[in-house]
Amino acid sequence: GPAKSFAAVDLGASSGRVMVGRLGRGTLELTEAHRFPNRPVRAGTTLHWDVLALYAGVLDGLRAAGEAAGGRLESVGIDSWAVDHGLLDADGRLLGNPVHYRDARTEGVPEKVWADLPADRLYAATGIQHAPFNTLYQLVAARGTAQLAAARRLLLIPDLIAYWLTGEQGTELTNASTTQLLDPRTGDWARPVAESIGIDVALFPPLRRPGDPAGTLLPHVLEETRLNGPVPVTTVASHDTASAVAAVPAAAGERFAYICTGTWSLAGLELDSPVLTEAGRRAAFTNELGIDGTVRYLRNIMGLWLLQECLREWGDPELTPLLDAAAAIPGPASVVDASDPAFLAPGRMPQRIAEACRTSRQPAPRTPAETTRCILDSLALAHRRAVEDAQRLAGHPVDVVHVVGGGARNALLCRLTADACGLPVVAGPAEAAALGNILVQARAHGLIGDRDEMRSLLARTQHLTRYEPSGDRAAWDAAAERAVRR
Ligand code: ADP
Ligand code: LRH
Repeated sequence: GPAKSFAAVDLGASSGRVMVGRLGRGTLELTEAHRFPNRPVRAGTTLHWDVLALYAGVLDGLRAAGEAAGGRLESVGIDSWAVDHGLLDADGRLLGNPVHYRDARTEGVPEKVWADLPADRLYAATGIQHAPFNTLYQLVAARGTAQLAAARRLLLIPDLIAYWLTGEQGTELTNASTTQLLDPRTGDWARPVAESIGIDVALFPPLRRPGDPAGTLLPHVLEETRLNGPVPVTTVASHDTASAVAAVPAAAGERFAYICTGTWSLAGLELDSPVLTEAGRRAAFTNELGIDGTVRYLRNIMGLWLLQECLREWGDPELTPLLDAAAAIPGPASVVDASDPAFLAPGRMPQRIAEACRTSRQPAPRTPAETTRCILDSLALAHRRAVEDAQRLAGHPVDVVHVVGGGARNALLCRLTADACGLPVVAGPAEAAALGNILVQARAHGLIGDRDEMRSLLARTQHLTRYEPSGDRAAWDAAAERAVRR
């Protein structure tokens, strides 16, 4: 039959976008219908997401998507960054703006939680690495607030957007796994964990899985977006990283690692079952859920956030000349630990990077180009360490590294990653999360088969670039020593 159009709403920490995927017989075309900035807002002492601005961007995007698709969308899917959520009162109204995961409200909270529930037991039950922003710690931080007391429902960000679009509530599984309240072995809530710290998992609406129906666009949404109804909303892997991993263009049987590089770098492996070892916990590996019962065994690395924050400080200069200048600098030179949670909070990033270099007795970068080079060398090293550690901890060797997400557009980062890892890098697609979102919808609508088929369609239709490792191994080994936190 004729090509069918699916819309992906993909909300990243740096921008939101609505993408249209047109699937024909063996073809897949992706177009950007609308992109809008995602600008956090500090009000009072709290850092918030501007969720209504994001929702307005979603509506604008769906209208543009409908125009791009000739008024007819087969379905809509929604994914976003993980862990964050909105609280609803008894009338189903949003109680305040969702708090940003970089807000400081969780400072000191994990230590309090571990006093009742030791970190090793928490890991054995949930497989989720320690990060102060995990939903679990956010909820403990909110304990005793009037807002939480009034809350009758908790909706993760993509589920909140889906609720506003359809009037229906659910909790999508892959994103639920990032709350640190889910058992990755059963795919159900880790009830004893939640009970022991006084969190009521009944706040979450029932779980739903990628591919499940999630309602249809409400009449006023159709009117506002000028779409012809009915338009179903399909549950996708609503954690953006889960959607991105679903769109890694690996060949069937290929032994691969992936790095999803955007605001964060998420580097690791796709496994059949969780690895809940103490060694993995100490190495900060997480077991998030993927599509089809897979496990995303990965480490969070600060990612291009380091560069985004520097650019903001420098008054947002153009990226391409800066990357060209950084590429001309010999390296790896000074490096920092790009997985250090010390870089989580916003502000003063060039200074913080310079300070980290001095603390480890390396020359501090002086110019924006030198700082950019330091960041990209440091990210390449953090990628290498995560890829090596994941293989060892999971007993799962790889032959190739797939780099997806916005960072796949950064040729210098991809080349440095190949050199540091000593493995070929296949870069692309840059819009992996949107593509994974679209393909899961297409599959639910019977247009495509299993995961291998999704991936081979991507490998045939998307623009990919291969980087062979080169350069001086000894120089990278020496730099790896300098990047270690002390
Ligand atoms: P998120 O989903 O977390 O908002 P993205 O996957 O959209 O992030 O990636 C955004 C990052 O991609 C930017 O911070 C930038 O560093 C990088 N990027 C985007 N476009 C380009 C480009 N043309 N050249 C180099 N890097 C790019
Ligand atoms: C990337 C991401 C990542 C999470 C972080 C909060 O966008 O979803 O996987 O750890 O945001």
